Amino acid sequence: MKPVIGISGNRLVKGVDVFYGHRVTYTQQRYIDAIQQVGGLPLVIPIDNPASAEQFLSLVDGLLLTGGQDISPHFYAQEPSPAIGVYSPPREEFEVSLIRAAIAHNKPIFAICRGMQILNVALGGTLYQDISEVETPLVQHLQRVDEQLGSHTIDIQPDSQLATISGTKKLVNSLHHQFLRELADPLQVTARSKDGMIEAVETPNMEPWILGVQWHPELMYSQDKESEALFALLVEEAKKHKE
Ligand SMILES: [Mn+2]
Repeated sequence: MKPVIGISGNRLVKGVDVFYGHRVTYTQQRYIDAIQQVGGLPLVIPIDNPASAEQFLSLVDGLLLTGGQDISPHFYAQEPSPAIGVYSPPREEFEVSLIRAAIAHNKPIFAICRGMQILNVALGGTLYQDISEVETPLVQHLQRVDEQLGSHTIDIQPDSQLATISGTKKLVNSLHHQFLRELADPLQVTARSKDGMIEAVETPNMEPWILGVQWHPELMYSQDKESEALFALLVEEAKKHKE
């Protein structure tokens, strides 16, 4: 039996022509492909009442938190800045419950981009709502080059799990305008961009197993073995949990 990886789904709030005007639950195909590629069984979890999070977690061996919207600033006691984009309180409230349930049951979490941001906020951290709040000098984090290609460098902590895959430097893609600000207690920073922004987090000793990255390995993995290896790590951890 393959380990089941729950993938946090998203919802189109307006009907669009391509779905005949219906609203849909969805995730990007690349998350599915990446999990299948490394031997996991992907299961897309729709946004639901937070009370359902426990039961969803009982169905999976690991959790993949996907990218998407911004995060409500109300989670960390701020008002929305004029520069904040679309956010989705129902998705946030549900994902916070998923994260709590995963940690309570010691199931591994791999968090990508927005996923890492909601993870930090769920555990008590804060965000920069927009890059304009970050002091200069800045690196471009909303890249215009092909999203499958890395655009900025990150420096990786030598003793981290990430370093076992990528060493101490990596060129990563960058498709975000929000950033981690104050780090939640259970997390430690394991990579930063050259302007000092947080690009990856882990838990000390990986207990519980949490890996968060600010870039999008699902867009890079087909041409980048290191990106594929991150998904493989999640599936390996999920397998351990299953045993
Ligand atoms: Mn970046």
